[in-house]
This record gives sequence, structure tokens and C-alpha cells, in this order.
Amino acid sequence: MSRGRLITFEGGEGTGKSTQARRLAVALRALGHEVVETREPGGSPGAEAVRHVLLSGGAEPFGPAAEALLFAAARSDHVDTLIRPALAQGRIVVCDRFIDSTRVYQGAVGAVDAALLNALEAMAAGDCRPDLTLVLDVPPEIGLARAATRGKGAVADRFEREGADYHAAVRAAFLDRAAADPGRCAVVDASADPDAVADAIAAIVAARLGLGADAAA
Ligand code: Z5A
Repeated sequence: MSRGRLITFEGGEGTGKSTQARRLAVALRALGHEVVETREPGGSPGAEAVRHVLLSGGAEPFGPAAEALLFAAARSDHVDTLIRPALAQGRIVVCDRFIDSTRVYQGAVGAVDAALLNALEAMAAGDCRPDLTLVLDVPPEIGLARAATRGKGAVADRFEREGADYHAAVRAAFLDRAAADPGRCAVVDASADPDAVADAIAAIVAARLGLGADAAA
């Protein structure tokens, strides 16, 4: 059986990753593809337990390197129990955040040593590489305003509590990663309305991976 495809969504807070990952999965299913939707941190029972520790801020006092270890532990379980089996069955996996988030939040912004991140990525993801990474880009003030409208009354998580400089650095680091790997990554202007962003993403997925209407017919 041929290997499926791994499509990841990356970007800062409130850029619309969850919204667009969902919409892409629905669109691909409508074309007849088998799609698995998932997210990081989390996506498997073991990884979802680690997600709670990370987003509550429980690991923050131990520093960015310790957080990187926990993100990697969660990813290892997620890849082994969900992503790799789905790809082996020929499915399309749509994942909300993956390896680039670690490189941005723990690496570029958290200043965790690249050698440690290389080793953790090799352990957790191995040869499980995204076929396409959609980097959703909006100015941080727009993303944070959007995030604030979702789940009114909810307590901000460990990353949402960071300041404006932090979120600007996150945005710049995602754009740097996309520029360094243009064959895998595509930057999407996500400041437009959700329908326009979904159309742009569908066109990229069709052009880069051949997963448009013609391919599924
Ligand atoms: N993290 C890490 O440090 N290292 C790692 O290795 C990994 C993750 C994997 C996960 O938080 C945190 O973990 C993340 C990085 C860190 N923290 N940050 N920041 P999360 O999963 O809870 O949060 P998130 O990934 O940032 O997702 P989000 O805040 O929910 O944003 P989103 O998925 O990009 O956006 P959304 O939920 O689709 O949309 C947000 C709101 O905007 C919602 O009300 C939508 O209806 C609205 N929306 C969406 N699109 C639009 C458009 N186009 N126009 C207007 N409004 C829109």
C-alpha cells in the first residue's frame, strides 16, 4: 500500500490553524480521500495527558529544555500510535502543529540548543516528515485578538500569557523556517476571511500534492 500524506499547519496564536485544518479535512473527504485530523501537543491519549501539563504551565519552572523533552515525549507517542499507522494505511493526516512549532517556540524563541532539538526530533519523528507545511501568517495583534474571542472566560494558557515581543518573535521565526525550506513549506496570508484562506490553501494542496478534484476523480 502506498504511503499517505502528512500535511501540517503551523503559525502563531490565533492564525486560524484549527479552523483551516478542519476545513481542509472536510474538503479532502468530499473529494473522496481518507483523512485523519489530529493536533500537537496531543493527538493520542498519552500525548493529550502531556498536553495538559505543558499548557497549564506545570513544566514552565523547569525551563525551555525540559519543556522540549515533554513536547518530544508527546510527539513520539503521537507519531508511533497514530500518525505512522495512518500513513502506512495510505491516509492523509492533517496535523495542527508539528515539528516546526518545537523549532520556533523551544528553539528560536526559547533558545534551546539545536543539537538537543535535532536529537529529540530524530527520536520523536524519525523519518516521519511533513509532505507539506502550511504556515499561516497574520500580524500577532490580529491573531491574539482572534484567540481572545474564542472561549470567552477561558484562562489563557502558558503560551498565550507571553507578551507582544514574544509573539512577534514567533511570527518572524515561522517565516524564517518557511523561507529556509520552500519545497516543503508554503506561507499563507491568513488575514483574509476564512473562505478566502480556505480557497488559497486548497489551491496550494492541489498544486503541491496533486490532491485536487482531478486527482480524486
Ligand atoms: N507548542 C510548543 O511550544 N512546542 C511544540 O512543539 C508544539 C506546541 C507542538 C499549543 O496551544 C501551544 O503549544 C502553542 C505552541 C505550543 N501555543 N501558542 N501560542 P494551542 O493548541 O492551545 O493553541 P494554538 O495552536 O495557538 O491554537 P489557537 O490559539 O487555537 O489558534 P489557531 O488554531 O491558530 O486559530 P483558530 O482556533 O482556528 O481560530 C481562533 C479564532 O479566530 C476562532 O474564534 C476562529 O473562529 C477565528 N478565526 C479563524 N480564522 C479566522 C479568519 N480568517 N478571520 C477571522 N477570524 C478567524
